[in-house]
Amino acid sequence: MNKTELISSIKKNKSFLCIGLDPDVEKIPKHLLDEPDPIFEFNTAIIDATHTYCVAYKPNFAFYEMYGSEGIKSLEKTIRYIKINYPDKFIIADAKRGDIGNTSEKYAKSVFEKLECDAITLSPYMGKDSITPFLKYPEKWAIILAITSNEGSSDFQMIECKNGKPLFITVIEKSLKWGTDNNMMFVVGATHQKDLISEIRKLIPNHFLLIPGIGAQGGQLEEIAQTAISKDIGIIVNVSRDIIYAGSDVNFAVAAQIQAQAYQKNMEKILKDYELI
Ligand code: NUP
Repeated sequence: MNKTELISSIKKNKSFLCIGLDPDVEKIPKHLLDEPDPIFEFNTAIIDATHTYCVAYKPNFAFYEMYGSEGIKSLEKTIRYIKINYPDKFIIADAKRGDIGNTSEKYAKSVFEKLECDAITLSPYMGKDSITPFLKYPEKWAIILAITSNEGSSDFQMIECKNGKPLFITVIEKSLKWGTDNNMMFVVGATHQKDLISEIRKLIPNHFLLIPGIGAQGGQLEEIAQTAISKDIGIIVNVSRDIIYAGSDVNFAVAAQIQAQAYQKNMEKILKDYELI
């Protein structure tokens, strides 16, 4: 999916919501555990209930890989299910890859050719040759970790570089030379101060930001969206636990739907306030 199509999808759905598909058998409703593939059953119920309220789904690979080959099968089936039933949804592989060029090429093949995801999260730590293999695919996206939502984000990302700028700013500036706003986005955690978010927006006015950290991690939608939104909308806001575990009994999908709708309504208001729809 290219940038124009992504923006159109946000306008059509009146939503910049990405729902994180992070299934955990400790948390999914007990009645699903009798099914042959509880994760797939859980995911498809969540997807069917929420698709009208979001533009993207983001499976985090850890939640599948932890179950070995069975989990990988559930992941493949989930992605296929979205592509067949809701082909206009943007699918983000939250896999945080990045390795020497030769190995990154294989990661890119796996996520873009085999799984047919639209985008992948990448750790920039290994530099240019670890990222560029992902930029060779037309209409696919490399989403580079800039400033993450977790506590440990300050350990390295905030370190002052020789140029006097924090590492996450240097990461953004440097990686701007590798790709464009048509094939590259940046992860910016919703848990950071407004000043930091506006500094990033000024530096990259045309890039999309993937913003996790809303809900369970304490980030506030309105505050972050008002600071990060751009003339092209430019934000995809992820919510995982706060939506998918809104309910824990047989009515879990309805609970997720109500929660997703509430997020969508708030996003619609923000888009209208900024005259973007
Ligand atoms: O900086 C990041 N923070 C973050 O939470 C980058 C991420 N990719 N994530 C992921 O987003 C995290 O691993 C999880 O899959 C999702 C947030 O989940 P939740 O806190 O909304 O449940």
